[in-house]
Amino acid sequence: PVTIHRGDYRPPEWQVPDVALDFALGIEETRVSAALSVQRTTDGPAPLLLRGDGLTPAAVRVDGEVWNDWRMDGSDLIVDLGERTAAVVEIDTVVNPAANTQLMGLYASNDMLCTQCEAEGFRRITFHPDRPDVLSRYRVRMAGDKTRFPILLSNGNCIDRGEGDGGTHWALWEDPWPKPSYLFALVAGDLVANRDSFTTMSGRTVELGIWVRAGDEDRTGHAMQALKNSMRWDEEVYGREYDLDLFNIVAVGDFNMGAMENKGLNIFNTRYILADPDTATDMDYDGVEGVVAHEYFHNWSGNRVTCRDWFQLSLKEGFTVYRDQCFSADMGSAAVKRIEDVRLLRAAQFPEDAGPLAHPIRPDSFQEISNFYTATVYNKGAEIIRMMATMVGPERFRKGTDLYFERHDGEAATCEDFVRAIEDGAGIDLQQFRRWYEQAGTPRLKLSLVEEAGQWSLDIVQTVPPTPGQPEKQPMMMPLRLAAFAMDGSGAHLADTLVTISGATQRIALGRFAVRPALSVNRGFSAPVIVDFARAPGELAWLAAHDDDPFARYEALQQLMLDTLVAAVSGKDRDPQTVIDAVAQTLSGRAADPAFVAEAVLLPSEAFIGDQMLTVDPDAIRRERLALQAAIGAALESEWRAILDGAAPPATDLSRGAKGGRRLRGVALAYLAATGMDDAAALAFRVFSQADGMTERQAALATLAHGDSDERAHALDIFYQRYRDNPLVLDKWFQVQAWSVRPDTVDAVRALAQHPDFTLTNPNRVRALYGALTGNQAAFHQADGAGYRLIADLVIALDPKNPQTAARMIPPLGRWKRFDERRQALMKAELERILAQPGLSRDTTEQASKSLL
Ligand code: HT7
Ligand code: ZN
Repeated sequence: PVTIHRGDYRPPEWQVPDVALDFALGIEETRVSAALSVQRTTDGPAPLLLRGDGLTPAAVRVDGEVWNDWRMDGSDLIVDLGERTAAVVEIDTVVNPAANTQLMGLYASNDMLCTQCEAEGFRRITFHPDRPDVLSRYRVRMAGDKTRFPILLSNGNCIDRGEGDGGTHWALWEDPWPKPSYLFALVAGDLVANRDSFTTMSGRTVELGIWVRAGDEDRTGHAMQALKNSMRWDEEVYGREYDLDLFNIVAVGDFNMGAMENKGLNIFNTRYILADPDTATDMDYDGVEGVVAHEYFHNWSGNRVTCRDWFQLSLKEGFTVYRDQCFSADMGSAAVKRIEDVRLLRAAQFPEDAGPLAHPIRPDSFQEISNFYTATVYNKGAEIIRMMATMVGPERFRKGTDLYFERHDGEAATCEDFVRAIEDGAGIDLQQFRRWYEQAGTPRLKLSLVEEAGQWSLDIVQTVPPTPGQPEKQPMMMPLRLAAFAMDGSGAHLADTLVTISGATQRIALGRFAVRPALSVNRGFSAPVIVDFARAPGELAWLAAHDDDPFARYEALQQLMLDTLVAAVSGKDRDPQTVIDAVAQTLSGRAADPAFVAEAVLLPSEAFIGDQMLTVDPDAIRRERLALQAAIGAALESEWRAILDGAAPPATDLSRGAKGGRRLRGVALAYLAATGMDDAAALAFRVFSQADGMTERQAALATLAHGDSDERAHALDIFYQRYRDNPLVLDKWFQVQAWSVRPDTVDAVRALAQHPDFTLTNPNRVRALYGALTGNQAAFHQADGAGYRLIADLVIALDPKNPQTAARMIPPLGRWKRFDERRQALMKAELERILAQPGLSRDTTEQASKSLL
């Protein structure tokens, strides 16, 4: 496989100011005629390199004449244009959307045609430079059968439409904004719209449409509201106005990722559009809001200012994730949103940063760019933007982003351009901070408190671990928010303070305290680091109860739980009473903020407990976590029952309080069920049966799925019969079974893969079943290696159909170094078995081979 290096970037030798596309649409055969107006940017006679993937040129014309001066270079087309400095190159191609199981390029999903071009899918439709620094104005004509494709959509505005021969019709779309090919989109199908409009800050009316299959339109209200809220928020917070008269979203059932920000025509996984109380959980609702916002925000951070090359992916993704995080925080509870974001970072990005696939947010090389749509590029990328915002404060950060948009509007920019705009606009020196773009690995801060004559200080030692290809690291610059409190009731404290860390060692004065103060550190998770700081259980419990920063209260309780669990797993006796008391204390504040309390009292995940250990022992972790859950469940039984005895908020009430109340009820049910009490299954079944919406129903079903009661089988059957025709809800049915703590879960997953409703052709279904299994630590790491085998079998079966989705299943197998020797051998054997398959895709080859290093 060829490795592409960031340092090898060269500007394009040909620009393509205009692209005209003509589609004769058919599910099994679509004919594409492309006319590229090309202009040479260099002096030398460079031939025109047009990328292709699986295409054969049916005809090539230059300035209207048949042209024979072309050749294929692998799957690419090289056209020799001699001395010409400009030309119109026309190429005809034919594609088969029905056979496109990769879901990249033009493909069929449920009888409709749609496209996915990021990152390199456009070259599967027609020959083109297909690189993000080649920006063109697009004019798209499409024609097709009127009954099969009554709706014809593309980017920009529809400027003409008409009837054709033999029951066909056509539409002509024009997008006035130059864009890279990865933002091209086309949709044709039998769709209905939820229509609305939005008046922009300058008074323009924008027509909005969310297009779905007939019958689904009643489930698009939340997405529409999220879209309008996003449009207003981007005006108010970033001064960014929408720039077309039309904004369309289409929902498709088969989609490799969450959604795609094509200019004026976003295409979404149905999962992030469709929601009603009967079929979607509160978490699903939040997912819809966040993803709608994310794609909308890309209109500026990604589309108006795009990326020069794919190494700069975090320029648009990190910044846009940061923007959608802030939006969701403003729409709901900022504290809870921060907790969720940090939990995701620790669950998905920290392990990536600690494993064989670690890479900086701006990678130095890749074989297949699809493998770099990672938690590092997205979520660590967002943390790095957040740190800049924290260091300069909101007003100066806005000056920086204003300057960035002003300087680079209409351009393909780099991460360096962004950092320079923040430096110049906000007035800060980010020279050392740039290391975050270069160095992989999660920094560790080792903290100790020192005292001299009643004056207390904090000593910090920073290390950044070695990662593949980066044995030596330099210290990073980061903002650290901290506070300190006297626990003796004297009231002495150091109020919230922001310090900038930059050295390998640093001392920070905390002030005068009579006794050792309780330190609240990395408040709000101001820096994406691991903090090593030994603290007594009593100190953590005090902070969990008294810290004035909600995130820090959450962290203190989590740390207390984590310390207790790690001690137990390591065979050390640790009385759970401090944890039980701290949970009880936190629960007492539930009336004021049930959502926060529900998050705070959740035990750390099995995977996160494993991340604290030298060698992960999945079975001991499962055992001790269940034991602590049962102990807390039993000790606070009356509290949990009181929560469940209260009336459930109506499922149609999506207020913060109602969502928090439902979340807490789900947590209470899980704690009670963990005790194994006689009536646990009956109680969960009652909640399941009486639930008036999916949040309670799914929580109760997931709780039942952990056990082996008759109620479990009964509830699963009721759920299946009720929702068998709703793919998104059926995903949940597969998922809760793969999440189960039952000892036979791997066997159950193997059996479910043979279920008539399981299919490898739908990425949501694959993720629901197998993705849930890899997230179920004790099951995936079952000692006999059956979990590893099942995932490797999946990768081998899926790779020929959908290499992107197959490759995404590999990283859990790559974490072998964290496990005992026997498991290591089993995991490596499966990676080797995958690699031995003939004809393996570039995606899977890169992930599997790097995972073995
Ligand atoms: N920018 C979008 C990326 C994306 C994608 C990438 C590879 C393959 C399929 C894909 N679908 C969407 C999504 C986003 O971050 O907004
Ligand atoms: Zn994005």
